[in-house]
This record gives sequence, C-alpha cells and structure tokens, in this order.
Amino acid sequence: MPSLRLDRLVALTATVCALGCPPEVGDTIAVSVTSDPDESGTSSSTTTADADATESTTGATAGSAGSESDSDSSSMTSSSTSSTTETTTGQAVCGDGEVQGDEECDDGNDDDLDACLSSCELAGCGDGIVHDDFGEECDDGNSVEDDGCNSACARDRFVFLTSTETQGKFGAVSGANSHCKSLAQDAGLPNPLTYRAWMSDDTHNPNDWFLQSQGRYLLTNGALVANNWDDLTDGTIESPINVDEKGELVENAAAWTNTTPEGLKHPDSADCEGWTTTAFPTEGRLGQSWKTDGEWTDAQNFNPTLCGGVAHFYCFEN
Ligand SMILES: [Ca+2]
Ligand SMILES: [Ca+2]
Ligand SMILES: [Ca+2]
Ligand SMILES: [Ca+2]
Repeated sequence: MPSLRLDRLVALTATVCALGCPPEVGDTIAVSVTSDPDESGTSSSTTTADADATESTTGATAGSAGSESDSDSSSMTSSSTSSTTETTTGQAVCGDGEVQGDEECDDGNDDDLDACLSSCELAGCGDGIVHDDFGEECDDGNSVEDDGCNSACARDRFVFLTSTETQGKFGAVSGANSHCKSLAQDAGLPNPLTYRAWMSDDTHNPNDWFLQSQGRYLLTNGALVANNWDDLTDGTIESPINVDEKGELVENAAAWTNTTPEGLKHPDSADCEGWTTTAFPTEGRLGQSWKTDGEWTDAQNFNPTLCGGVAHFYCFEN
C-alpha cells in the first residue's frame, strides 16, 4: 500500500510539474523513479524532467486501470511492476495485446500461425512461416523463384506423361485419375494422391477442376513446363510433356485429352462417350506430347481419332 500511494503522489506531483515546476521538484521525481527497478537506472535524471512527468501521468492512469484488471489475480507487486514498465517505457510493448508504436498488430499471444506474429508483424508471404489458412503452400522466407517455393509462396508441381498407354476406354476421367495416382505413387513422386489427368468430358475439365497454382509446373526430370497456371494455359508451354513418371523420355507419343490449351472441354468434343467405349466409330481427341504450342493438348492434324487407338495421359500434381 505505501508504495502505491507514493506512486500516486509522485504521479500527482508529476502532473502538476508538467504544468511547470521548479527544478527542485523535478529532482524529487528523478529520485522516486530511480527507486524503480531496472530501466530507470539507465535514464538520465537531467533530461527526463518533462518526459518523466508525462510518462508517469499516463502510467498513473494505465496503472489504475491495470490494478482493476489485476485485482483478481493478486498482489500489489504485480500492479506496481506493471505500472513501472508502462511508466519507464511508455512505448510499444509487443505482446501486451495493444497496437502501439511501429507494431503492425499485437494479439497478445506468441502464436506465429495466426494472423499476427509474435514479433507484432502481420503474417504474410515471406515471413518464413507457412500460413496455410491464408493460401500459402510454402514459405521459405526468400524471393528466389526457382528453389521449390516461389515469392508467391506457391510450391512446384510435377507433370508427367504416363509410361503406359491405353485405348479410349479406361473407366471415365476417374479411371484416368486413378491411373495417374498409382503411377505417381509407384514412382515415389510427392503428393501422389493429388494427381489428376488432364482430360475433359461432359462434367470435367482442368480449368474447373484443377487447382490453378501460382507455382511452377515441372517435368519429373526438372524441366520447366510453365511458371504457373496462367502460363500453362496461355497457348504454349515451355517444355513438351514427353517425360514419364520416372523421368524417362517417351518419344512421339499421343495423349487422350479432349481439352483445349486453355484447359476447357474441346468445343468439338469427342471423348469416347465419356471414355467408356472403344466401339467403332466412336472418337476421342488427342494431344501430341512432343509439341509446345497448343497442339500439346489439341493436335490439329489427326483429331478426332478412333477410340480403338492407343494413347497416354498427361498427369498433373494438384
Ligand atoms: Ca503492443
Ligand atoms: Ca499471434
Ligand atoms: Ca507466411
Ligand atoms: Ca523461394
């Protein structure tokens, strides 16, 4: 109790002094402040007459508010220490739940996975912490684009041409997906169960159905196919998708697609009746796996083609 009253007294004196006190009273303040632990020892008693006065006024109000909220949790000491921190710093205290000074935020916790970091900076791409709630797939804290995690916090994805080929009947699009997953798994590729076939029917097309990534699409040998989804679907690709799930080149192959370079179902759709039949004369549409223009998915010279023929699939990590 006495110490609190002394504080109050000092605060009161300081408030008055803020309006103009003789230096002697200022000395009194300096003495009482130096009696507080730690921080005040560093401050100089000569320059602080004004500063101490304002700080201790705010300290007094904050201290009284603090003692209300602290009252249930006990002790004069806690309320007096809180008033001393506020008195001596009077500036931003990261973690106190109030946004002050240069703090971008202050949520009063040290959880770095929420929107406010424990450093009182707003969470975002580039802070080195993956915030999947905000759409970050990765966050390596740098702006190097080709190290697996780009400056948009999007990761790389693999694309391959299946090592196997089949007629146009393979259990619909879902059958092609299953085949992509199983080949990816057998080859030890990451996230094998996310793979989808680049293929369209009446209810599927890649544009609606794939994650449109901001990250790169790479062949399994590391070659760049596209820098992101927009690059993938702009009509040309950087490397032909002619490498299989094991990283091996497959030459002069075709792939069932029925899909435009934009990732849509072809306007002249031909999909072997939803990829369920090889009956003559049903037809499907193909892409040519050695091409980097739109023909990679929509070959001009032999579409549509009979479903009894054989072709591969393009498989995309999603
Ligand atoms: Ca704060
Ligand atoms: Ca936080
Ligand atoms: Ca982040
Ligand atoms: Ca990076």
